Amino acid sequence: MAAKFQPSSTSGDIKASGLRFAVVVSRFNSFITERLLTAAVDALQRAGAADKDVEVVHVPGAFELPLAAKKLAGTGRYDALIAIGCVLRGETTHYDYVCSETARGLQLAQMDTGLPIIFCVLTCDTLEQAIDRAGLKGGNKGFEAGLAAIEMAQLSRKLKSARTSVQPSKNSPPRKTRRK
Ligand code: INI
Repeated sequence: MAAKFQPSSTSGDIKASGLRFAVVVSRFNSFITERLLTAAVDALQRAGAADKDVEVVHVPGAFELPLAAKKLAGTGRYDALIAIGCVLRGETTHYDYVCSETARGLQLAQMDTGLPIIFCVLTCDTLEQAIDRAGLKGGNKGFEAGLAAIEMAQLSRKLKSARTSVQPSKNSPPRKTRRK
């Protein structure tokens, strides 16, 4: 019988002590975003983050989250960021532009800088749906975002050290030199 295939597996621990975070929060729909913020910070604190290692930055609306996140990522001061917003559908197509550009901008900022940026932007049809996700029936997406930030910060550290610790063994064939 074939031996059971056992791939190696890696993930980030939920331990936040010694890690630094920034949380970028949109003021638009602050009734919701401040509840998400409280829960995100609670998750970081419960997992051991120190007050001095968590910075909160406010921006006007969700559309402004990507630029602020990219600037914060560029400082090199943080292990992960959390972007918090709440976009509610209105009568026009404005909602679609704000949602898609916010998501696209945050993903670009994350990919350009290599820093984990957690997407905690609610995109809801109604205020009731948003309330459900900010501490009611649907739990609190801010708390989930806090946990995701810790996990991704830890995973990034692991993956970085895994890459830099791979050394060629003594028996490795000599590296090919480039022909001019
Ligand atoms: N910003 C939000 O964060 N949520 C919304 O629901 C929203 N709506 O519906 O208009 C919203 N608009 C403002 C936008 O994010 C920018 O702040 C604004 O367009 C200035 O750039």
